[in-house]
Amino acid sequence: MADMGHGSGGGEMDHSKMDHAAMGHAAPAGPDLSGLVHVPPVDAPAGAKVLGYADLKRLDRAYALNPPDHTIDIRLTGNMEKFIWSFDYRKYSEQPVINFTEGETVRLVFKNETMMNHPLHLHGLWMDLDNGAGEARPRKHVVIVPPGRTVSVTVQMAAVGRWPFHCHLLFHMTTGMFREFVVHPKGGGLPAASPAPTAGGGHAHH
Ligand SMILES: [Cu+2]
Repeated sequence: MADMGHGSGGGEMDHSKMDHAAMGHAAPAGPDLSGLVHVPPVDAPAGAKVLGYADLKRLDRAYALNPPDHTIDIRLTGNMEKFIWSFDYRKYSEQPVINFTEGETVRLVFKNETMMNHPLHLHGLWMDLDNGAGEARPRKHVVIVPPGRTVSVTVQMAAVGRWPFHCHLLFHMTTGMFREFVVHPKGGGLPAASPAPTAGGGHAHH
């Protein structure tokens, strides 16, 4: 609780009290691989090898991995006492949209400032995980960011549309850990409003 900055009184978070260096926020030279931790299960046999994100390699080399055109930081934030969750201390209704342009490649740096895991799920686009594997790095649509750690991915904005981006712990999503990634066509823009949900749901593209 104290590490999250609200150990006394339960009020708003005071970021000045956070020890960012201790939480792995010191600026890295390259991609920050500190978030690729893996903890063996308590009942693992002695000497067992536990696979983690650093062990993942892609088999399909048919697609190109482009270098990022730019980088944006997305902080994973929340309040453990109130059990509310957010990105950059804003819930979805306060900051619904992050805008991108078709064809650009963006590095997303997820900085988990909370004491919980957040499995981040991006619809409609792929996240190429920065796991130190270079040209073999894997492509995922859910990336787990451990507590107090940083994980980064590269996303090619290959599909125009409005794509949900959210924590896949649904009780985190429903309290605010949700955004729309809006990928605009080159030279144009999508309408401002989201289309109304249709009967049967919109998850079929999985
Ligand atoms: Cu979460």
